[in-house]
This record gives sequence, C-alpha cells and structure tokens, in this order.
Amino acid sequence: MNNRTNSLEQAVVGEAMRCGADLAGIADAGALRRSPSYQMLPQLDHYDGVGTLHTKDKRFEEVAWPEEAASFVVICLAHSSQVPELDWWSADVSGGTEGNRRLIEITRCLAEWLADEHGIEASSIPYHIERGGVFLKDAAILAGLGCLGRNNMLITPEFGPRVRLRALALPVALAATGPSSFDPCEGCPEPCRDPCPEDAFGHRLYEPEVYGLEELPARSGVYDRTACNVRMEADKAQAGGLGTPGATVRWCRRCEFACVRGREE
Ligand code: B12
Repeated sequence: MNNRTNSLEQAVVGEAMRCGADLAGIADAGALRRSPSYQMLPQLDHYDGVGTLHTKDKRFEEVAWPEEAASFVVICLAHSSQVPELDWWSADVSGGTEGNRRLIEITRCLAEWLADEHGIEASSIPYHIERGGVFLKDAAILAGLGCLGRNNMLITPEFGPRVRLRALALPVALAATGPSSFDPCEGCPEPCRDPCPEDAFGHRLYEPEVYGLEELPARSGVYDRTACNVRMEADKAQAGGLGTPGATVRWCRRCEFACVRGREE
C-alpha cells in the first residue's frame, strides 16, 4: 500500500481477506475510467467471444457503472493448477464456475461488513462488461495486485496469473493501493507464449500509433483475441455446449500454466 493509505483502506483489505480473498486492493474509479482497456474499447472492430452476452448494441463505448462509484475493491481468488475444477464451467454451478461462485460469496460478505460497520452501501459489479462490469485486469493493476504479463493476463507476485477476479463498487473515494512496480516479465524468455494451440501470440496486431496507446494487449500488442476465442469455442463444443445440464467445460489455460511466476508444482 502507498503512503496515503489509511486505516479504513487497510480495514477493507483485511476484511476482504477474512471473507476468503487471497489478495485484495483498491482502485480509483477515475483512474479506471481512463485505463488502457477503456481507451481501446471504442476502437475495437467488434466485441464478442465465449461468454459474451448478445445485446442489440455490441459496442460498449460508455462506462455503465453505478453513477456514484468512486472506488473499486478488487478481489483475487487463487486458481492453482492443482485445483483445476475451480475454473471448470458448468450450467449447474451458480456463477458458472466454482471459483466465481466463491468470488461472489466473498464480495457479498465484504458488502455486508461495509454496510453494517461503516454504513457504506457497496454495489456488486457483474462479470460481463456488457452488463456494467469493469475491466478487471486494469482494475487489479491500478489496485497494485500485479502487472500485465506477456500472456496478456494479470501476473501477481504470489500466484502468477493463476487468479480470478471480481470487484465491488464503493460510493466513497478510498485511497488506491497501487499501482506497484512489480514486473517479472522484463527479460523473461516468455514461455507463456509458446504453448498456445492457436498461435494467439504469433503476430503483432496492435501498434501504439494506431491506437494512441503504449499499453497494449500482452504488452507488445501481439495477443489475438479472435484466435484465443477459437480455442475456447472448441473447449465449449467438446463439452457439449455451455447450457447443457451435466456438461463441464475445461477452458484452455496453457498460457496461464506456462508462466513460471508463483508456480507451486
Ligand atoms: C472478454 C474476455 C475474454 C475474451 C477476450 C479476451 C480479451 N483480452 O480480449 C476471451 C473469451 C477470448 C477470453 C479468454 C481468456 N480469459 Co477472459 N475475460 C474476458 C473479460 C470478460 C473481458 C476482457 C476484455 O474484453 N478486455 C478488453 C481488452 C481490450 O483487453 P486486453 O486484450 O486484455 O488488453 C488490454 C489490457 O491488456 C490493458 N493493459 C495493457 N497494459 C496495461 C498496463 C496498465 C498499467 C493497465 C492498467 C492496463 C494495461 O490494456 C489493453 C488494451 O490495450 C474479462 C473479465 C472482465 N470483466 O474484465 C475476462 C478475464 C480477463 N479472462 C480471464 C481468463 C482467465 C481467461 C482465459 C485464461 C480463459 C479462462 N480459463 O477463463 C483466456 C486467456 C486469454 C488471454 N491470454 O488474455 C481472467 C483473467 C485473470 C488474469 N489473471 O488475468 C478475467 C479477468 C476473468 C476472471 N474470471 O477473472 N476472455
């Protein structure tokens, strides 16, 4: 946490951990609104992919958070490769995956504490951007939980990329707990990019001059979300579809598991 952090911020982070988070931090809503993903969003040709909800307007150029949101608590739940079932998607699990179900429980626990102990009415932020969700990796980076890696995922010091995220909006402006200077990717031979079955890191798609942005997907602008999504569609098809009762989708996590940071096996 930085110098400005006071006791309420510390108490919020501490309570998030008591509720079951493995990491937690606070991001400023103004900084998140200006973050790289929000700058890139209006410039994307289309916004689609596995799990995207189909609405009439496929371009989400407006931030659609609760109007009073002044800061966000970002919650991280570790998703070790030794507990892969946390990330398996099933229509029979509330929240889609066991990991997401737990994240929802943690934010509910924290929201109750904020209301009871501090009279702060927090709003649970949905996963989907098209339902008013926030870009969770940007929020986590601004909250000091890690940095953006060469596999285009949030890399934390403790668990590497093997975490999943959720956020709670607060109507009070708490001091941000980040960003941090942590950067394990500098000089790394990037083993995370090799195992991709769709070669999603194989060529440069985003140039700083075109997007007016130095902070590009996967750092150097090589991440191809369409190629990545092909694999995820295949994972879904292999399981018989997302909505099929009894079906379990095991998403590709090769770029995640190949990262050496925080690896426990
Ligand atoms: C849509 C989506 C997908 C789509 C498209 C992904 C994409 N990046 O475009 C598909 C279906 C392909 C997908 C795939 C996966 N996803 Co996904 N996905 C999402 C979702 C809903 C939104 C992401 C998005 O559209 N981002 C917008 C685009 C523009 O961002 P971007 O490509 O990442 O590039 C931006 C950032 O890199 C950022 N950035 C770059 N540098 C810097 C520097 C700073 C300082 C900052 C602040 C930001 C920043 O700016 C870039 C714009 O230039 C989020 C949940 C959420 N609400 O955020 C989960 C999420 C990102 N996915 C997640 C995961 C785990 C996966 C998969 C591993 C599959 C799986 N097992 O679930 C793969 C991995 C893909 C990869 N290597 O990036 C996790 C990531 C956790 C982590 N440790 O990072 C999230 C956060 C969901 C969660 N449950 O926690 N996903």
